[in-house]
Amino acid sequence: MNTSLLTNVKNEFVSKFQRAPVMVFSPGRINIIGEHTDYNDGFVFPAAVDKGIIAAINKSDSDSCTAYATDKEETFMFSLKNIGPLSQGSWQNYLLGVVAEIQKIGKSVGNFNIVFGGNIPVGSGMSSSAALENSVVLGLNEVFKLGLSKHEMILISQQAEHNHVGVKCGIMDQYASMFGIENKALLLDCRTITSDSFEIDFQHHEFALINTNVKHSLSDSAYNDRRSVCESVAKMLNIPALRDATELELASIKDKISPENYQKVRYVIQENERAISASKAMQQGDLEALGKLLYASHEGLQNQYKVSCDELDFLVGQAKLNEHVLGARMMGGGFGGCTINLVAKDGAENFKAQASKAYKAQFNRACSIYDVKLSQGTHLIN
Ligand code: GAF
Repeated sequence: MNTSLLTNVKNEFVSKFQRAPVMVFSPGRINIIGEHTDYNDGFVFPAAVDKGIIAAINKSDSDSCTAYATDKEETFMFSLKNIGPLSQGSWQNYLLGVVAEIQKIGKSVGNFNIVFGGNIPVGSGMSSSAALENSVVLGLNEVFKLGLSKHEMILISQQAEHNHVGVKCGIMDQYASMFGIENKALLLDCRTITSDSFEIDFQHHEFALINTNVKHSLSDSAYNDRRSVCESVAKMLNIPALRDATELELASIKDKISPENYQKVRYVIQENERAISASKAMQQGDLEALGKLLYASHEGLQNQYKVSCDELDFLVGQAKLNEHVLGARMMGGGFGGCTINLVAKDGAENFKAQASKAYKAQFNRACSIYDVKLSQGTHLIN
């Protein structure tokens, strides 16, 4: 957590509203492997990180609510009687969505004020949106004593994203952000919404993140399209979700679906297996095997699921050229954002320098390198 961000958000709140706030830190996440498997009831392997959203929140005595986003220096006032989504892409929708979903389950919140700021680069694929949603729901839960469990809170955050932001996301981001554990990654079963935790403390290797600093448009509609392809094929197979499918069963309906959709569904089935294999490789300390799974995951995302982009493919290509890297892949929903790289600690600087230089030469834009620590999930700060 960033202490100057914390001080800044808290001071803004006190100077605007003249009372002490409840403070919340809500982290972003990385995902080691298991991409686009969450909404297929499958497995994912994320971890919360030390970059996130800090929110200051408390009741308001006025007859409306005020939100202030420190990064954008934007103020937004709204009434609890009239909560509807604003135009697509507005940050307000994450906030309004959470309030609306709390109201939907019959809990009531009074007027409140909120100030928030963050240090997760938007569009990096590290889930600033889930971090914001979780900070709001946990803050409101505390201020209005709603008595919500963490499980209820992440479902509210997810519904906010579905109904107010328009992305039919799975549960990975909200779960990882809420339930993260310091130094650990979570193998999450998205059907039961329960996880096993794994200490990430490789002696000689680390995960390095490289941000392409691009986010191509259409990513939200492409995301929802992929999800509906998966659901319709699950229906054809007469199973609840693709998590229950095998490649053999899929082959039996090959002539009933387009070759493109066949490959997409095959990717999901294979990626789900890779997530489980990755957890085994980690338990056995077999980082070579883990690295190969990362490369295979990227290959599937690029060629079968088709959610990658030139910039991500280029960075993964750079990883393959560097002897210090065991594996790499794009991370998150796709069409931009970060790659995650499993790299030898003593070769990490060499790789980062090489990849940055080559990226700049290729695209005439800089990439960004992040060092993250695995962190505790959404929590109140004293
Ligand atoms: C986005 C979504 F929000 C997640 O639910 C997940 O599907 C991910 O893309 C892809 O694995 O981050």
